[in-house]
Amino acid sequence: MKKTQKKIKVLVVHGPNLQLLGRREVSVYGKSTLKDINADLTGAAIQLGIEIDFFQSNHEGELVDKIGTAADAYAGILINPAAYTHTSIAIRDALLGCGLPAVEVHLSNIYQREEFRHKSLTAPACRAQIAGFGRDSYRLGLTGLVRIVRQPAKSAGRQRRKI
Ligand code: CA2
Repeated sequence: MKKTQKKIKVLVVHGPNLQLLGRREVSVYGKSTLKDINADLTGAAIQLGIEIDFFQSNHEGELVDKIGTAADAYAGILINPAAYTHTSIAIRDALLGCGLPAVEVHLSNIYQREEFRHKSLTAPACRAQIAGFGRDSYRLGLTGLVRIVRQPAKSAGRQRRKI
C-alpha cells in the first residue's frame, strides 16, 4: 500500500449483554471476555492492514444511531446484534440504510439452539453471516468483511439481494 493511501477502517458493533461474556453462561458462550475478542480483532486488523473501532451498547437506539453515522468514517461493519438479531427491524433498517457492507457474527450456532433464535432479522441486511465458531467467528467475519470491502465488484456479483 502507498504511504499516501488511507487504510480501510472497520466498525465492530457488539449488541446487548455481550459485555457479560466470560462471566456468565460460560457453557454456552465460552470463557472469553469481550476484551479478549476485541484483542483478537485488533491483532487480526494489524495483520490485515486495516484500522478498527469498537462499539458496544445494550440500547437499540444507540446501536441504530451508531450504524446510521458509520458511513462517515467506516468502509464496513462487523456486527453481533446479540438478542436484537431476532427482534430488531430498526437495526435491520439501519444496516440497509447505511449503505455499508456488513457481516453478522455469532459465537453460538443460533440454528442449533431454541427456535426463536433460528430467525435472524438482521442477516438479510448483511452480506454474510458466520455463526458457531465461538470467539473465532469474529476473526473469520472480519477477514471476510475485508475481502468484501477490497473486492466490492467481485463480491457483489455473488450476492443475491431479495429483501
Ligand atoms: O451466539 C451469539 O453470539 C448470540 O448473538 C449471543 C446473544 C444471543 O441472544 C443470540 O441469540 C446469539 C446473547 C449475548 C449475551 O451473552 C451473554 C453472555 C453472558 C451472560 C449473559 C448473556
